[in-house]
Amino acid sequence: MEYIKNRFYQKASKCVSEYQRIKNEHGDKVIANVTIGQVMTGMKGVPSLITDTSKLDPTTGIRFRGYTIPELREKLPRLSPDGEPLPEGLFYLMLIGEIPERDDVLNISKDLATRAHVPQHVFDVIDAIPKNSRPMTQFSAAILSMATDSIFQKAYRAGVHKKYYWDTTYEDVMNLIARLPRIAAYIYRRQFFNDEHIEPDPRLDWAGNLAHMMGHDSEEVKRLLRLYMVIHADHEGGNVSAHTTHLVGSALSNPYYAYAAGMLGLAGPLHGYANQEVINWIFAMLQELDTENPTEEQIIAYTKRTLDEGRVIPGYGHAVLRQTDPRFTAQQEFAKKYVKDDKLINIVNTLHRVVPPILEATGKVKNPWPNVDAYSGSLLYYYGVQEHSFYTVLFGVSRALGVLASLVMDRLYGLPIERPSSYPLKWYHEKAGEQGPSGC
Ligand code: NMX
Ligand code: MLT
Repeated sequence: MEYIKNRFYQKASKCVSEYQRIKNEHGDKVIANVTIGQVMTGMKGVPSLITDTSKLDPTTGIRFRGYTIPELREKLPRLSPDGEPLPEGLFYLMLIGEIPERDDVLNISKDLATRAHVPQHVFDVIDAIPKNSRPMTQFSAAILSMATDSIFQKAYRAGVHKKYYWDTTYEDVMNLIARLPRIAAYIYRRQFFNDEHIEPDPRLDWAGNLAHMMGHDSEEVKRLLRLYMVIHADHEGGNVSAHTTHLVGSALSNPYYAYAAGMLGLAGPLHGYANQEVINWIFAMLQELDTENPTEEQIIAYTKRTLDEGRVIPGYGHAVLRQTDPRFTAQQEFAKKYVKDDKLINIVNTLHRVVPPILEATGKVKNPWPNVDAYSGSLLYYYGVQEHSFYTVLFGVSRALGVLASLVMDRLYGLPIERPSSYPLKWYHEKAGEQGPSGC
């Protein structure tokens, strides 16, 4: 779909001139002071990245190019009036900065369908990995193995001028996004359905096709996955998966390498793996209590015990948010509308009532409220996607939309290699006006 690429270029080129102008005219303006506390708590709140696709507000949550999740659910094109927006539309919005027309979105769906062929060697790589390996291991290895197809890398080696890097990056990004549903579904069917694979249906939309290839062909699952793919797509630039993709991409590594690196960050339990941990933790609780219907008192006691054991309560807390995550709320509303009564979802709702005051009482957790991962697993489980060790892969497929749209922007801006400074602990002692103990 050449016109979408052209539209992106027309729109984004203006921002490139702005980037150059601000860099040249205001490069020496001070925008923040950095405290030792910020350095020692993961650089929270230090402005250091340029990301246009979305911005996170601590209290109101994520906005994609200015639009909240409820606004996206209202404004982005969908297939049927009572359906959820198509993630292809969100990709357009993140890339171009405007709400697309329905035809634009359908054209992206078609474009992705024509790019969706996965080379045989990628399946061979997946098949060579032991079946009991984590799905995220298989997913990231598959992505890496596709780097053989990187158009960016070929162009770079052929000596293309740097002002055209964005063009081949765009092509890699579109090919990569197009292929992810097939790869994810292949891993799913390999691991849990005895290698009985399902061919893609090019008439389907991107998320609908993913549900189809996973073997969950109902309209309900397709609707859920469309919502899922929209709400997980981006969370500004500083989260681990987005930042890693940007950082690795800043070395001009090809988009396959950059995104695979981001996925390895997403696989960590404090980030995207938390969606599995939530379900693991609830099931461990049910097993220990030997019940499917724990009382509120039992849940409170189990939560406190987890904290006493020096573990985190998965699905709660956030590095930036200081309120209930609107992605949690969107899923809760979805469940209210479509799910009548479900034991697991009831437990998740009870947790929402009882966990925040317990975390608050610790006096150290900055955000006691639930994040996106507190709800996502229970909904998937309700709709029959019960293989929870796979859930982070779904998060990863969605996250491609945001981090890869940003990578195209990075290359169009011509952002330089990222290289912050590090200092030994002794230097911080000195900055604090202290003499550190010898050896530190
Ligand atoms: N349960 C128990 N302790 C927690 C929790 C929690 N859910 N959240 C924060 N804390 C602790 C944290 O471990 C730290 O303890 P210590 O001082 O002993 O090291 C203290 O509270 C202060 O941490 P914060 O500044 O509130 O949180 P931070 O920004 O460091 O971490 C998370 C943010 C999201 C990593 C943290 O809240 C967490 O571990 N949550 C559980 C895992 C989770 O749900 N991750 C998913 C995040 C969303 N995503 O999809 O990526
Ligand atoms: C995310 O979606 O990336 C997570 O909420 C983590 C974050 O924003 O730091």
